Amino acid sequence: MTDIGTRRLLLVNGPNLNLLGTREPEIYGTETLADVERTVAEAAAGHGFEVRAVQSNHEGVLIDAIHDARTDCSGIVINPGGLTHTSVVLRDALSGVALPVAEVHISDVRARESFRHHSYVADVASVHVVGAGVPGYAQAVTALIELILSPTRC
Ligand code: CA2
Repeated sequence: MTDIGTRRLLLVNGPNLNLLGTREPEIYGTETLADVERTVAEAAAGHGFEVRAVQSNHEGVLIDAIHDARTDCSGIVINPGGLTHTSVVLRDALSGVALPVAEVHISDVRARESFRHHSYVADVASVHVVGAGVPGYAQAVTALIELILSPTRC
């Protein structure tokens, strides 16, 4: 088997995702952040991976968590929330740690307001799951782990 280092993923949820399940169910559904974190942990466990989860409304907290992942995680699943569309520093943190990244959006950002159409994270992510609801996080985990375990990955 490919030597991948640690079988742990970092799950990052950005600003306001702590409100999941409390309002705007027509856009984000009724599942909560706890449901997201459980979904990701179960999907990862199915492949023998564990998960460290962080959600914050503060950009610097997210960046510190991404930096910390460099030493003990083999990939990052991230829904940056609104920072997707604004944050060069979050993008720089992701590219700086050089871990494989899966970008997830619960809603179909391509079908929403034009300011949601651009992602600063998209081209530093290898996996993109958009508009698949909370199950999209599990899809992202599976695709990311396949990539991590791929013998052809540099
Ligand atoms: O669709 C997604 O997952 C988003 O990343 C969610 C962000 C939004 O800014 C992105 O354009 C797309 C917003 C997260 C806020 O989530 C809430 C959930 C329930 C109630 C209020 C906010």
